[in-house]
Amino acid sequence: MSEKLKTLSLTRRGMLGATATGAVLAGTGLGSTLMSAREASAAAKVNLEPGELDEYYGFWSSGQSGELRILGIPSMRELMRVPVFNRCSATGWGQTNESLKILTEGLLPETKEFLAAQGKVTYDNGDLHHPHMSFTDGVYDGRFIFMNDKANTRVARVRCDVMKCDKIIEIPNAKDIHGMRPQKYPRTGYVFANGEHEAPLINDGQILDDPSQYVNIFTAIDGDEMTVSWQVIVSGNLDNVDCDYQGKYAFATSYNSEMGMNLAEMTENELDHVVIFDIKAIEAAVAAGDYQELNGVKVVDGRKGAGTNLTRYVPIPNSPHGVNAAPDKKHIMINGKLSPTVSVIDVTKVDALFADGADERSCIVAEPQLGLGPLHTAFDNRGNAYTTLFLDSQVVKWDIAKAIEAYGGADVDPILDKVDVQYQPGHNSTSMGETADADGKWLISMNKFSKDRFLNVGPLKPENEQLIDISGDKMKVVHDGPTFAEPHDSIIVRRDIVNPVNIWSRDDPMWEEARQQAAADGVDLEEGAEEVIRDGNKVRVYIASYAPVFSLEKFTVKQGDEVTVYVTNVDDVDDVTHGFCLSNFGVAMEVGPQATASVTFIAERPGVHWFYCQWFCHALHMEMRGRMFVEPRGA
Ligand code: CUK
Ligand code: CUA
Repeated sequence: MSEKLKTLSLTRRGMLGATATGAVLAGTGLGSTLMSAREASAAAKVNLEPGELDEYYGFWSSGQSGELRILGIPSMRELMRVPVFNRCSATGWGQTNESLKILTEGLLPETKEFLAAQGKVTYDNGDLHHPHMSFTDGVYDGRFIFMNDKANTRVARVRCDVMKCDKIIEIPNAKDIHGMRPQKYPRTGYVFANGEHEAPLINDGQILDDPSQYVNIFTAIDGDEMTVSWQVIVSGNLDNVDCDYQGKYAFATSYNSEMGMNLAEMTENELDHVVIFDIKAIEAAVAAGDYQELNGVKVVDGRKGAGTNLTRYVPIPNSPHGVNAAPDKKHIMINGKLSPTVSVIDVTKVDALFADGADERSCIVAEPQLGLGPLHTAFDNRGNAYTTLFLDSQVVKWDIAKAIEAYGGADVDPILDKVDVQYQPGHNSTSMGETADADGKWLISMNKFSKDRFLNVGPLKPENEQLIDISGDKMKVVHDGPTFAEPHDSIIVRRDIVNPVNIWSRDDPMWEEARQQAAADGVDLEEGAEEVIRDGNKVRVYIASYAPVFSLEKFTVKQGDEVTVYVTNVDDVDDVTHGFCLSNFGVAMEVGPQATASVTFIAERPGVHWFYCQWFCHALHMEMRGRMFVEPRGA
């Protein structure tokens, strides 16, 4: 390590030095954990019989992979990957015209310009941390999953009826959206999104290394329209966010109240804070015209000392991270990270904070010491909380009511149980645990390191997600699940809430542009066209697919033509997905039953080129192919 890096990391080693050793120590708990897993497997129904369906859907982030994943719980079988901020070779996400529309239409004009200078139309990467379902009256309603992109400051939405992304917006003024949660009550409604990294409000290069002029931005998005409703300028940075069950307040942690620019500065203060946003007061300020308009967004000032009544800053011990609202609809957990505590806010005491001269810590009703590195908390329906301890490599189960009594001076220990996890847990989630319908059956511990838990696959190792049975008094680790980079967060949703269709509706808005173009060209998408439609050097090819044939077995274009191929899957049978792959053109896409998809390319290669169905759909799937002839220039 270079001298400079050594110096920079000194503070870090001081604080997180337990990481490596902690993992080794946690390893000593290995034997007992394996034992309990074996005992538990008899009781808990983890290993489903072939063909047996899971009780819950798990919606998983994938971090820097940029996609949403769907798992079955408790089996932890991966059921689907839904591309969102990434590119997908299988489905053509990032290549089809339909996906490119979604990936580009929500970008800011300046981003489009910037990308064009790189020869791109959209970003190829994303960092998807937090998938959360829309709510109605405090419970998931099965409409949408919302998710953030920390890498490129975006928020996306996946439609639960077809499990495809239908909207992506870039958030102006903010930098690097991290924490994100949908409004719980009365419905979603708003999606709250934290800008994590501070920067000048107008970031045009006039202000550079002058952190005193940096700000941070909290954003409320309209989840129905996928537009930004308003933003609040805050002091300090913003990490995670959650909101109450009353529709009144949102709570965001700040690990860098110092506005420091390096590790030593960022961790200087003993106390950071949680910012409480008064949603009604912000709406009123916006309605009263008390805002500045910036990049088309109404921005209000909620900074410390701004003299507005929009926010409150509640001091919390060093560098808080996760924020989790309990299903009792009353308590909000602020996870300490560098402090061994979780601070419990009573939402009924928050109104008083907005009165003049109120003590900002008066809303804290408990602050139990739980262990080292508390990051996130999940809940059952029996008044218990489950907190991940990153440094201790444990999950701790504790009694919320007892923690409150202890804070009031009673001699009670709120800690009920601790279980070793392998290793270094970040997020956790319980079945329905972030809703009023928490059911206390399963807990997932999302561990950052797997070390010795799986066959060695080289220096890059999978992470380890462990399923824990929380139905009894003691937690039992019952399953290890290796996973690729890097799920941060998950939700576990009762399956009756999620009801996707089997077959697309021909009316689906996803391919509206193809529908309009076909109408203009006088072509029935479900029949395909006999010939190509030529429009100058633009060529449109309409193909219907019906297992195991394409409606066109060959078509001819000219070298240099801009060709758009529209494929409509006429099959309306469950699971009969076709594909269109044009070899040596780098073109491939999925076309689901009854869907239309299209892709555009320049026919710059003369000669005979085969296209084939790249989704195994029929006994004669190999025969499902055709030729594109490209006449050389000047021929
Ligand atoms: S953050 Cu990843 S472990 Cu992005 Cu929710 Cu806490
Ligand atoms: Cu159609 Cu394979």
